[in-house]
Amino acid sequence: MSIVTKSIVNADAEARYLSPGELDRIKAFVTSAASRLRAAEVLSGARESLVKQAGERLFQQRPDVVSPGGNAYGQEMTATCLRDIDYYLRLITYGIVAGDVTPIEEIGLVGVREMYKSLGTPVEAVGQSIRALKEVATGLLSADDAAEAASYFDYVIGALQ
Ligand SMILES: CCC1=C(C)/C(=C/C2=NC(=C\c3[nH]c(/C=C4\NC(=O)[C@H](C)[C@H]4CC)c(C)c3CCC(=O)O)/C(CCC(=O)O)=C2C)NC1=O
Repeated sequence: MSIVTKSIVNADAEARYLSPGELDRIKAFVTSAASRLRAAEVLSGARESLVKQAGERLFQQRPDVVSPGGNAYGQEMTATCLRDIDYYLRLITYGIVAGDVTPIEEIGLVGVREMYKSLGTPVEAVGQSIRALKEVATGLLSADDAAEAASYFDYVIGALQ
């Protein structure tokens, strides 16, 4: 739910007008909209190359994950790993557009640590891949747009420590 819908639902539940605080948050959402939409557009368009570069950086930093015995070892597992990076980039673009981390949380982070644990996937290495993704992704954006986008990457990185 966007901040606009959420504020209206909350205010109407109490049959009141939107509060100054709610209007301020909606104003911030509207003010940052052009920047967020530009960022989402650029990142969506560059997704293939961004995922590939983030994967290359991760495998350089963590050669163990693609070595025999590593969780992403072998063509199929490496492809699954890159797919996960692509999933997170997609969810991050949802968050950027919504101006809200809730879609990222609900679709991609609830229960994810336990899931990776049961798969034997090193969760901190997944976090590291999103850190690499943030570096390559923000490099494509203007400083202002990168600043808007950064917190959505940071949210995912924080959850995958
Ligand atoms: C959109 C929300 C969403 C997410 C986030 C998601 C993640 C996800 N990653 C999985 C597997 C996996 N994830 C990885 C990823 C990695 N291994 C590493 O060593 C690297 C650190 C890392 C890449 C950065 C690998 C290798 C598997 C397969 C593990 C296995 O089958 O043993 C699986 C198990 C089922 C499958 O193989 O598809 C899920 C559900 N699925 C979803 O629907």
